[in-house]
Amino acid sequence: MENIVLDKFKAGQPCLGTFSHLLSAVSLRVLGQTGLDYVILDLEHSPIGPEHVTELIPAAREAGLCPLVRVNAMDRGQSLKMLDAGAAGLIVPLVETVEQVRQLVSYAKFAPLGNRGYCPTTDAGWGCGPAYEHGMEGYMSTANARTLLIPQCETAGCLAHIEEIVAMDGVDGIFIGPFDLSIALGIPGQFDHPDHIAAVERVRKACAAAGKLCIMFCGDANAAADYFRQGFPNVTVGLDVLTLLSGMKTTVETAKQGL
Ligand code: 3PY
Ligand code: MG
Repeated sequence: MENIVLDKFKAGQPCLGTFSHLLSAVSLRVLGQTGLDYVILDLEHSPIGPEHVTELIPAAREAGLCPLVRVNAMDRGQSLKMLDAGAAGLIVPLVETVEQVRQLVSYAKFAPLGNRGYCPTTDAGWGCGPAYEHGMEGYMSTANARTLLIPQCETAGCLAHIEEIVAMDGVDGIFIGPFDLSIALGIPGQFDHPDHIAAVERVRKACAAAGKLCIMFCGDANAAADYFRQGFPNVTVGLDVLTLLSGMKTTVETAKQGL
């Protein structure tokens, strides 16, 4: 099961992705030409719904992008559908408690780690793909190892329990949501505030101590470069829709200089 996000993390190589909000297989193919490693199909904050991922996941893979999905519910049904459709990992927003993460592990990981429901699906070629080389149990353990469960740290509750959460079996890493985290800390958008810096550093250290992946989100390329310099193994930069907006704004402004 291909998962460059996992492979790069294990190899100690940096990894870069972005969010997709455009609900468009064409835009994923375009993103595939840019050198990005992965894309996060965002069910939380975009028009993309669970019904669209069946088309968007293969489009991302064909474009050479590892497809992660940010779900919009801590829900067995939705988690299962995303994994069955071939998501390389689930990113789960607004996690607050250790108990919620325990539930998420039960949805996303097969026994003995969790209680993921089984059916041959797109995920592994309906039972005919290479993941079935060692039968059903081989597939289950491969899927557990190579399909990522990544809760977001963006609430005070998650931050308070981050060391325990990231160390849990079945949790593959943490995705830091700086916008909601800064709101939770009472300093909205103040990413240079000492409290925000300390919170982000706490999550990074907890992930490093547990040997788990830490993904940092930021809005622009310079911030992304800074996070790589600080030692984050994985950065998600921006949203495709905002890249389109800023690129076309610059184009229009430049063109209108001739008017
Ligand atoms: C946040 O910053 O809150 C996020 O969830 C990033 O998408
Ligand atoms: Mg958020």
